[in-house]
Amino acid sequence: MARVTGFPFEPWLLDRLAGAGRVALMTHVGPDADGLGSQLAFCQGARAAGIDAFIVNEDPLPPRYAWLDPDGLVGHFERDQGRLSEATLGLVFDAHEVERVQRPATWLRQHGTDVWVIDHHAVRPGSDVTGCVATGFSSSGELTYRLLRALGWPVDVGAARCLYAAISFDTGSFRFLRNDPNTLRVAAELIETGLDTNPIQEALWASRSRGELTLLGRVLAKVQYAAQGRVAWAALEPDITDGLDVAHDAVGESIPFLVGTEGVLVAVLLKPGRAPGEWKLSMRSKTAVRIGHIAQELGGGGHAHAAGATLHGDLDTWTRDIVARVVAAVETQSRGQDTQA
Ligand SMILES: [Mn+2]
Repeated sequence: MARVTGFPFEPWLLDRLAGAGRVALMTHVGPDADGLGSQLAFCQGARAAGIDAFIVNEDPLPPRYAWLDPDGLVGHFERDQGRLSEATLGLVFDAHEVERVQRPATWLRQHGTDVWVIDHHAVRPGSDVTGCVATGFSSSGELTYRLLRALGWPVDVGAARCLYAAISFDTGSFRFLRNDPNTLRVAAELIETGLDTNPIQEALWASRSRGELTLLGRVLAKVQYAAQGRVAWAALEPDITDGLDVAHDAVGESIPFLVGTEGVLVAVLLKPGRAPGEWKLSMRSKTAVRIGHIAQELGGGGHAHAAGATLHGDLDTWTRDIVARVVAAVETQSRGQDTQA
């Protein structure tokens, strides 16, 4: 039966985690520093508390995040599927839909093992989700820190490194804080473990490859504007990465530049998915406009000001559709502000 707690955590969640003998930890496909950092810190804390935790994601650890996992804890389905049969509980970090976790979660469910979640993304009403969903948190990393503290499990400097990376990643290096002082309080407590934050900062925010810099130039050359410059958008064909040695998802790194432009309220990026005819929509917005509902209407998800979806079909058709939806959101919500003023 679906059951969800926010924060503070309800006892049934803590009891189940504390009593789990063997826990399989997972995160979403295209793993990022928030999902990986959260599951790695939880894995270390659980092991120190005598619980056999292990990580089996759909995807292998991306090479650019190798520094997050010096002990090689991050496993993946192709290699480590066999470990899943040992699990008495599955725990998904930074996502709550089985489709985003893919085979490890599907496998556990098919074999009768509960799959619970630790997430900060909004869940659609009526969804079959059990675990902790706390949308007030900046990141799964901040939420996982609170969870480890509530469980009484240790957060040593190694786990602190993973959690600090998770929070830094999801807050865009502590820029998107939603005026919540607790995010900085958690970061301060992590630093108090003796953590050196400089290597994390450089690994996350100052390690772009030359190929990625070239790619950024190509993407920026494709940017167009709508709604009198309040919307910046780019629709990218698969050839955008031709001849460049860059990760598949590197295209998305350009979106902060779009939304970081004067006068732009919403940035929209349509980029190639993994399969032909599949497109990934990413949207970011400034405070004045919420775009989360657009992603939800398209079967995607995320947050009010950072959201996305997976689309199938013709890129030009989708681009026209989505730019129109975003322009409408900008005009409706700006108008609402004018009348309030
Ligand atoms: Mn996250």
